[in-house]
Amino acid sequence: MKYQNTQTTAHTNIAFIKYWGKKNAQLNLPCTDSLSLTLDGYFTTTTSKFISDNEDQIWLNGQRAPASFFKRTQKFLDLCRQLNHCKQKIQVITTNHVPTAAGLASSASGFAALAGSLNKLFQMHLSRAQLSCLARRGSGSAARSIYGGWVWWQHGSSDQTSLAVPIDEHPQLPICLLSVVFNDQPKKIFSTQGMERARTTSPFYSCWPHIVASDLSAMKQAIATADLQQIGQIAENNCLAMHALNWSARPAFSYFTDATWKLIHLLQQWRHESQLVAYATIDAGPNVKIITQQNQVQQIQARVQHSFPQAQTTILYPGPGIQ
Ligand code: 2P0
Repeated sequence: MKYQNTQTTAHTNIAFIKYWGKKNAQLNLPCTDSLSLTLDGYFTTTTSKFISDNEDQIWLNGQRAPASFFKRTQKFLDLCRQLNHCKQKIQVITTNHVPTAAGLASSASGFAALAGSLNKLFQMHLSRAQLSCLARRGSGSAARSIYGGWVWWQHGSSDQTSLAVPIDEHPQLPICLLSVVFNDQPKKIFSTQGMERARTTSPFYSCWPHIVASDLSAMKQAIATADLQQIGQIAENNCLAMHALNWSARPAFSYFTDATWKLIHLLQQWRHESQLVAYATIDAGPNVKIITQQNQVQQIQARVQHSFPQAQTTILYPGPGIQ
């Protein structure tokens, strides 16, 4: 096989309408659609090549990957080998380019970059839609990181129909996010486990697909009309509904800390008293991403640093799809 340049870069994304629950864990088919914005500030670059060793070789940030990362990556390599009727071992070299403690999940950019790299290595010639399906098998949110800007992951009903599609950009939308990291330690309950407990035990889970359908429709309208306040309000509502599933799970759990709540309350205050555009969205951890507009982000950053001197903040803008 002739030499392939397999280097692929993928950016992470933040969900404005959250994915929380799988109807098929093996295929990573979600219970609902979700919608995200791909971000510029944090990305993964991955290369891969066939090797004649007896074991796969997986490198993360210049070192041999830890066991859990190795196992999850190898499972994805096995899937691609199976699809391509191949048994050869593979070397993967992956680097996460992270601004200091961005507190953003790496599995979305990681599996999108890996899927892109293996597409080249195996010469699969997959379309972007097919790549989205493949990346989804590694990590659900990776399906969305194939595309830049606004992305809608349609939950679908099979391996071939659960995929992300890009949503037209609105050129007049001066959106950006402020990532506020209170704690950059790994989370105690991984997303995969958290969403499964919420799905199987929260008495409110049956409401979740209806909430998502309604929020998604309103969000698409808000994006189309470049209504940043509406985008922020719907995203915050959807995020709090997602976390309410965890608070009502049995046993209940929460990713929030006192600092998370304090910042949510401050944002409400800044919206009402100072007319700032500032809404919270929070994933499976205590850290907050503030949805705001580009000409207010520095003022908001200064206020956050004043209230939380220990927190690390990073400004993030919309980013591109895989390259
Ligand atoms: C999201 N999250 O939509 C949601 C919101 C976290 C909170 O997707 O099990 O790493 O690998 O499919 O994609 C994080 O979960 O989970 C996530 P798996 P994933 O972004």
